[in-house]
Amino acid sequence: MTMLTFEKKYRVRGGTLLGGDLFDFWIGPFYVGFFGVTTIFFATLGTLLILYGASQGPTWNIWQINIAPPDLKYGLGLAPLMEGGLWQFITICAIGAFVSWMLREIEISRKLGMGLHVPFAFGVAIFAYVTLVVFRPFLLGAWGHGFPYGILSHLDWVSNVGYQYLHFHYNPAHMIAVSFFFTTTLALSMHGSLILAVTNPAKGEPVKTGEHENTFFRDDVGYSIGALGIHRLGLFLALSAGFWSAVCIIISGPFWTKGWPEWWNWWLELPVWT
Ligand code: UQ2
Repeated sequence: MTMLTFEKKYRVRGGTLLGGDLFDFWIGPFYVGFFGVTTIFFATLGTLLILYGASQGPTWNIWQINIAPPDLKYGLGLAPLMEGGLWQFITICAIGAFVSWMLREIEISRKLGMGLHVPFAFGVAIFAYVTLVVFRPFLLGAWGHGFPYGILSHLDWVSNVGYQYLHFHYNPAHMIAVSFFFTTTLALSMHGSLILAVTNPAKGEPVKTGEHENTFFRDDVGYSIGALGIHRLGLFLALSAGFWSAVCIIISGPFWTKGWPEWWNWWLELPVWT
């Protein structure tokens, strides 16, 4: 029996977006719901399509398996199954599963009377993925601009697309995204270490609380952002990392076709230098 004694109190009816009471039940520890069913459907179908694609391919080597998007010549149309059609169906399944999972998170949040921060945060991750495989290929006029599904092949894609713009690190939105990724790790390492420090004092010392947390950082850097503040900051930093990642790739191609180093010519061409 996986149900904890306190779980019963929180297993309340309602909060569903679709399906009413029909799927409003639990299996073991998991809430089902209409979107639990659609998640299972899309995830299973997508996984089977990947396995089918692999079975038709040249290798079972986990690193080398590759489900490629269609050739550019197919534009925004449907491609034959073995020439990118599989990739198209797998992409639909992936988006169907991700969005279903987010809607299931919304239903659970509503049930518990919580804010929608978790599904919103997951939505930003979905947005970044959809930017890569739908928005950018659409703006460039061909599904072939999506990235291939494979461990090494998607790395090759990132490298090739990067070199297409000569030096991707000169992409200003990429710079902002990377800075947010690094700042996220800084914030989480500060927070994680601080919490562990106050809950693991030296032998014989009492466990410390918020007063010590605030005091440590006031003594250390002259400022404490607060117990709630650090979580607001962390969420902001992490979502910003995902958001600017989406921006840095959507502008590459649809809005800037030359090398990224050249973008900085606006600085060299400022009238103030002449
Ligand atoms: C803090 C606080 C926490 C924390 C952390 C801080 C009591 C338990 C880590 C310190 C955070 C600061 C000074 C902001 C750092 C800014 C950036 C951009 C990384 O004050 O409150 O709560 O975990």
